[in-house]
Amino acid sequence: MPLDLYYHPISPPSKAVLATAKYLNISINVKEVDLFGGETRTSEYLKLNPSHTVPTLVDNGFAMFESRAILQYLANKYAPDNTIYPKNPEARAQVDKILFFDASSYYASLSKAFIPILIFKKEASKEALDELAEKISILESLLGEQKFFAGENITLADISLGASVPVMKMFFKDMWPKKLESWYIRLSESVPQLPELK
Ligand SMILES: N[C@@H](CCC(=O)N[C@@H](CS)C(=O)NCC(=O)O)C(=O)O
Repeated sequence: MPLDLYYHPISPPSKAVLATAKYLNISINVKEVDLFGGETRTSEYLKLNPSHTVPTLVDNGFAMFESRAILQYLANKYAPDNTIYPKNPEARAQVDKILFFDASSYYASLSKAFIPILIFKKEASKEALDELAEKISILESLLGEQKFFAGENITLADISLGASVPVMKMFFKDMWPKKLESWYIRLSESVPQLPELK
């Protein structure tokens, strides 16, 4: 039975889940949610995801939200031997480290900078831009000279970041670090469902 993914095409975390499912050949039934029309606030939706966000995954009655936790669930359940989420504790910790940095630090700062532009048609504040610049330089140093963020193989960390990094390039072109360009090209050759870099 396919899994249901409540999704919106503007949402980077939704794209991360869809790209991971496709990469792992997991059959997904995409249910587009009217994000701006209040569809994530209905009592039915809130039972699945009290945080009223997309994405939400429902696997045979089991509902999950928070995209990075969904990625980990998909890999654990449907691709336990795939190097996308390595089993070795140290290797897995590297992936988790990047996923947590992404969620709590990089993507949080990116949202602070781009949401005022996208939703409120205002400029990003200097404080938000400075914060984002620092997070971008941390990303560059985390990647270092590696092919991917956790080493030689594509992992969930790359796909999660890969879903939002094009937004950063689109809104803040002058902050785009060259180092991420070659990583992104490498990544999207293997994960073609990720957004195009513009
Ligand atoms: N940390 C969450 C963030 C999800 C998120 O913020 N989704 C946005 C769209 S990108 C959303 O649904 N916002 C609607 C709301 O917060 O009510 C995840 O990774 O799943």
